[in-house]
Amino acid sequence: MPRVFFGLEIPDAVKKRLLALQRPVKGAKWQNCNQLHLTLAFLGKVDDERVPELCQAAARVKSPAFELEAKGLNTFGRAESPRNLWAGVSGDTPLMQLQRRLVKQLADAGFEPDHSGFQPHITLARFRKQAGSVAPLLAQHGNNHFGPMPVTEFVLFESTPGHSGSVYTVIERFPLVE
Ligand code: 2AM
Repeated sequence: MPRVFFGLEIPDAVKKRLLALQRPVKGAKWQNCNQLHLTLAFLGKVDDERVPELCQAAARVKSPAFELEAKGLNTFGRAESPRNLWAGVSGDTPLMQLQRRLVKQLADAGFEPDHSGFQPHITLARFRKQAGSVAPLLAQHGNNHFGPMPVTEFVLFESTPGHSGSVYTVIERFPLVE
């Protein structure tokens, strides 16, 4: 049963700037180049035979292409003991609309994406308990711009466990159309 989610890939130039933020922080598991992405809707485990239905539902989403900018750093949890360090995006009105339309199509097709509020983010590092602080990193780079992200498609990813965290592979791409 694949563990799947919909999301956006990140342009290489943005990845490069995000990866340049990496530094030794106690308890941090930094995401590698292939792990950086922005999640739109997390499904979890889905029966193999339902994946085509999932793709059909996603293909019904009508949304124009748009552009985001990767910008700013934030954490889930306090900066002094974070759970997750992430980069945000600006210009996210069309992204919120795309996410709502996708979730609606998925729900109409009988899928139940994770309902916790949508906070667009690109996870940069995950932290073990009693991790070190990222307050200095936020003070230095918290308002940085990491470059434009043209969004012309979204992607269905499969997540599988790997030696250095999850491995994300593309199952299918969905071009954005009006
Ligand atoms: P995260 O980076 O903040 O952990 C694959 O796990 C992707 O789906 C990650 O980007 C993860 O966000 C996101 N996601 C959203 N809801 C999730 C959930 N309930 N369980 C696991 N991952 C979730």
